[in-house]
Amino acid sequence: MMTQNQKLISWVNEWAELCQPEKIHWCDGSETENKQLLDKMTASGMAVKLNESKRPDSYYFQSDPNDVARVENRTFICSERKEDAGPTNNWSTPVEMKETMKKLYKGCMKGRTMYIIPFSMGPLGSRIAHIGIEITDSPYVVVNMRIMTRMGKAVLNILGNGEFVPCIHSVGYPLEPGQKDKKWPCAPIEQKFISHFPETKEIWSYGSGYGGNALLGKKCFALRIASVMARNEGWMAEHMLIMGVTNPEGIKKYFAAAFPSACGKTNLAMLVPTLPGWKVECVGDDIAWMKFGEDGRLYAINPEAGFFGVAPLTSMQTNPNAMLSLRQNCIFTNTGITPEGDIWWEGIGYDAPEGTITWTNEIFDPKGSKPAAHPNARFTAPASQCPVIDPAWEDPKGVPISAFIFGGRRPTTIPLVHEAFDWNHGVFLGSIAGSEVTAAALGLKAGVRRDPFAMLPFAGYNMADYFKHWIKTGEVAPDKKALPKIFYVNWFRKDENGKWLWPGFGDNIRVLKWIFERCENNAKAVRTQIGNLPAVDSIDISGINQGIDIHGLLSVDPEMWKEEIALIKEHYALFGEHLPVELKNQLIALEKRFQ
Ligand code: SAT
Ligand code: MN
Repeated sequence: MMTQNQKLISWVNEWAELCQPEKIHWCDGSETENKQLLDKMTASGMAVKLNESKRPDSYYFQSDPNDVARVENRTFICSERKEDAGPTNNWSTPVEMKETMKKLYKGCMKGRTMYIIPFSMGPLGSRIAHIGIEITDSPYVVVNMRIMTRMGKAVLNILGNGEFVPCIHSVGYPLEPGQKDKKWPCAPIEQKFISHFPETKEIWSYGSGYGGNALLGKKCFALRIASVMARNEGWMAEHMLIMGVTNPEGIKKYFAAAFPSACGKTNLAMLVPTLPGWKVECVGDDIAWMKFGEDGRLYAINPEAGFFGVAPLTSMQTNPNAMLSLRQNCIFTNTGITPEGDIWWEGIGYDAPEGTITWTNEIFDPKGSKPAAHPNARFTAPASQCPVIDPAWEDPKGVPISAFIFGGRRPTTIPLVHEAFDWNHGVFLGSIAGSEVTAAALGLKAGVRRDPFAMLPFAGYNMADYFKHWIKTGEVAPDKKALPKIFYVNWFRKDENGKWLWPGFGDNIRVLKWIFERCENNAKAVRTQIGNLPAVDSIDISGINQGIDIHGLLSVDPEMWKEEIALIKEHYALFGEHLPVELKNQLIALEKRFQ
């Protein structure tokens, strides 16, 4: 045992008694330990070691076909009162959920090793960081947590006798004596539970080995539990990338940005600018924890230490910096694998070598209907391997945020970029963020799927109370003039023929440039009903080799906005009495500006 922390020791003993593992292993986070686990998984057939000359020290996994993504309908916020989970979360009482899950946990680690993973979300010892301990019976989780967090013995040293967030995880597949393990053990869907107890700051996960269901530091802790801690303690836990932007004069600003899934957050975080002299560096691609500093500015850390990114469509064209981060020491899950022992996925930028094997372990047929990679296939990569990782990415102080950027995928209505009039108007913009979905895509109703602050599946308490926390943050800010300015972007606007109006990717630097200059008070804007828009000549479109319909990109159509306002009303109705009056007033004011 590597700790004297009595609370920790008795917590581990308690769970060992319930789960009945064959062995207990305290993870030290060392290279040797990591190698041993990977060797063991390779020997058992759970992992494939990739070709050492192509992808050194990297491993490949295929999950169970029914365990490929987060399971939102099995994810619960278990607060004492239903109201505190709000209208957008699944809810159960803590007592009921614990009773149900304890039955499942009983004996669930038979024949397996129980791993104890001490981890820090955020640089060790940062005043913004927090420590968690994950108990798991999955060696896959251990090796992933080693990339995604600061993990091991050093964390226990810092913890001492202090507090930690207890996280318990089991794949839910006990082994009887002599029973052969599966390549990817997990439980059937109706036994999967991803449960959060915000009042006691606990996470209980059962039945899934995948991503956010199992790597409990990520969405479960760093967003759902942390959002509750942040509300109680006066800080912010957000589903945001953090990027540093430097202009040709060498002045640097940091932005934090929130987008619903499938809007290219990882691409934006590592963007390669097409404007000469501009530089983008990445602090994080998924989560930001923020606190006010002594100077009154908001400082952000990336609580994670790696990228758990969607592999398909990542290529040297779409995101060279992500591709270059993947050259070694990575884990790939549910991609294809080539006969030479390298990975392949749809949109990687070259054809699949003949004999490529799919994520379901079949021979890939490029003309067939089954993809080589699952659409949610993932890479796990150390952030330190990113060629444009920001020099301050591990600074325990964090980086000062100058602007928040919200966005979504909207073919109509929403202009390329607009700036909020003030903080509360910015909170309004965050609260109505969303993407248009087509009926075909997700089996959902076609229309705008609202994803406020990109936090819909990740707020650990009532979403409307979370809006209120944003409003309050603006009120209690030590220096209101030092608050980040708030912007809303839309790279996805189309013309009447369905053609994209904006090239996107590296050209998004042109919008970031306008935002940057607004933060310095030297870019021109015009006040419209919806916010401050760029003056038509203030977006730098020099050197783009396609015609840019800047008027189309920046137009505000009153008829479309009337429809939009009706949709916002529908969205807001969900929150009933909890909706902050400040946001009700924002909506009324918007409607008035169109009269
Ligand atoms: O699986 S994760 O939750 O880590 C990633 C995601 O679904 O956003
Ligand atoms: Mn995310």
